Amino acid sequence: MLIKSTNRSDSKESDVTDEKIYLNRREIVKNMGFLGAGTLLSTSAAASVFDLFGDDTPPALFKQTNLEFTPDKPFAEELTPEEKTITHNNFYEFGAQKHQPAELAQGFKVDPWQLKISGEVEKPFTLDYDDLYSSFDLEERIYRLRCVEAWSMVVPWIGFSLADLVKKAKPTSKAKYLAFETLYDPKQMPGQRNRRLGGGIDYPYLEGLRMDEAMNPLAIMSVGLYGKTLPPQNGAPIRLVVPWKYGFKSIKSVVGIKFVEKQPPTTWNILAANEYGFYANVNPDVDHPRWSQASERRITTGGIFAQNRIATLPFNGYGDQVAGLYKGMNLRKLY
Ligand SMILES: Nc1nc2c(c(=O)[nH]1)N[C@H]1C(S)=C(S)[C@@H](COP(=O)(O)O)O[C@H]1N2
Ligand SMILES: [Mo]
Repeated sequence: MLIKSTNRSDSKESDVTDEKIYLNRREIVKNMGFLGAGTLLSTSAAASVFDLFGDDTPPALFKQTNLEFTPDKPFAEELTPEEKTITHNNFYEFGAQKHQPAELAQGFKVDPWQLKISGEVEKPFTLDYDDLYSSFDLEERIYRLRCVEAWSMVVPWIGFSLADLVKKAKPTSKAKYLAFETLYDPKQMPGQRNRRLGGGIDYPYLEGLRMDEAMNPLAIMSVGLYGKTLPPQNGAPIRLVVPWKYGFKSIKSVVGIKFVEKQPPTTWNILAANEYGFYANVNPDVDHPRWSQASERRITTGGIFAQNRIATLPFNGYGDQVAGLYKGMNLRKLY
């Protein structure tokens, strides 16, 4: 079924793709749904599964919802329609307005990609584009995402456990935090070229987690949503998802994860320390200096201006799993 292309002028891949990658892709094909397989059958002489779908239609990914990590509640809640999740975004590298990433990120080239794992580890390693989909067990988890701007979504993410990546790197005893970094590529990211478009942020976008937060089983590195690879505007090809924290912690298009001893600087904290802390745990009792965080507007089929305001839950509803990480900490001061 998978036939190497012989007639593609830009077939950088077909020449170099090794057996291992073909096998991994085979795995993905095997696990694709009926629709995906049908598309595959009708197409011949493609260099790889991914190429079959063209640039704007991401391939289907194996998807099996992990019920263990998916709380009951979201099932009772409405999934945010895919169309909304991929058109209402925060990704300042592609513009500071919600509609801009979906428009300005479409040409974003994510293959080849390199995600470097470095710092205080015994086994530093780099994941290439294909490794992102094949190095760890992928599964689907339905998580809420709660933005500081008081809107929220319920999204079926596909990803792997961040703890698995940490274990593979074998952190040293000095590793106390993880420092995440987004791609810096002003040629591709207009918000990095134009300060106004990019919301006045000094790039690259930076985020961080404490080691025990990174090891919590809820934290995932996501490579897809709604059964497909991530669209550019949602952080292709790989982004963090930490569902108990405000959305800005879930850094997109990650190229570096460095294990460090000291709490690393983070983008929104640098920009406005009085508004955005390092921890950023969802907390309805601690207001943002400019607005209340007690409720949120859940984005559903009802339309962006529908009356769907709901109470915000501590830790975004994941308190049972994560509240213990913060025992003894004053979460009003350490917001
Ligand atoms: N690199 C980068 N990552 C980012 C952002 C950003 O501007 N740049 N925005 C954050 C914010 S504020 C939110 S709410 C989420 C939005 O994710 P979504 O667009 O997939 O819903 O991404 C986060 N990750
Ligand atoms: Mo956000």
